[in-house]
Amino acid sequence: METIYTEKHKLRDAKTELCGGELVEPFERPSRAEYVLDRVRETGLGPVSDPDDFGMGPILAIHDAEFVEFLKTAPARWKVAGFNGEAIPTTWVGRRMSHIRPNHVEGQLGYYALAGETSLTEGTWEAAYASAQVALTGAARIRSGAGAVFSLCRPPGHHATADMYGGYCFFNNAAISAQHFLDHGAKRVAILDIDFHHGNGTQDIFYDRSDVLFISLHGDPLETFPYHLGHAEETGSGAGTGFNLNFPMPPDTPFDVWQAALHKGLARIAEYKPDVLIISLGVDTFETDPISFFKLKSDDFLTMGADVASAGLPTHFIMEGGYDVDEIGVNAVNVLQGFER
Ligand code: Q9C
Ligand code: ZN
Repeated sequence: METIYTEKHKLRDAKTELCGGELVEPFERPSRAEYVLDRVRETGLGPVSDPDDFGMGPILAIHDAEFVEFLKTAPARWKVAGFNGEAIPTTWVGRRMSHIRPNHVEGQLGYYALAGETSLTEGTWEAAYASAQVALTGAARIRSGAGAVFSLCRPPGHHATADMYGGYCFFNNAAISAQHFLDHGAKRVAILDIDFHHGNGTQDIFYDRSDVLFISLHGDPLETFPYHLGHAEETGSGAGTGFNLNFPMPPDTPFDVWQAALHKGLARIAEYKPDVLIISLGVDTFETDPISFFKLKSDDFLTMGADVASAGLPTHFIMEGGYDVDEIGVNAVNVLQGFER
């Protein structure tokens, strides 16, 4: 299987993450992608290629233009405003407050952030742009006939909505890839999100559409991030009713329980008959992940890959989360090797 990768991800290198009332070293750090790349090479998974440049068009097919401009300019504007640290929001559009966009960069952070842990930094926009190009290149390979491809995206994307960033995500790489397939002849795309966290951004983007089936397996939002979306009752709206399927699961969920949900998701995908399957591949379901609470073991990721292969569909793997950095390479590549066996 070919891997698409660029070292431009290193431009996303925040010094801070707001965690438990402290500014800590971010869990989502450059070494994550390096460890995954090392494992791809070590296992001989396949060639590693640079992305092509598809420009802004496919990003703007998903994201709001003013949001994109905000991400690009906010770090410099934050400095001009006289702030010394990395840009983090301190205000929110609370219940019954106004959705009018403020002029001041501090107010705009509250307007465009869906969470406060993710510092905006110089270089973030360029890394997020490159990450989206990696996903678009992966999509193009599938369009040219590849059975499967691994887009080693960093920063991740599944928490980003059309006009909100957060949860370490800026551009929604999976959504951008899905729309790219639809814009090049696909009739139906399924996105199966197996990151530990609910893919709130992807769900939100496609919630009222039937041309994208979104299925997510994740920690119950009553107990974990993103907290405010991802319940089983969320099944889609309007034309999208029945095309959104959530499997929230409790703390300490072991692989057999998780796998039963996977099989239900795969059955729905078989019924939907998509032209292509996108996997939002997070490996933060691992038992020793520092910010998550499932109990999957490294070998379980091989089984997971084999289960995904049983769908028999062209499959675009897009890297999302996974924060036990020492094991992220083994776990992510296990999914890909399990798929190929
Ligand atoms: N104190 C992805 O996996 N909450 N994002 C962190 C740590 C945010 C995860 C809490 C988790 C975001 C792509
Ligand atoms: Zn995650």
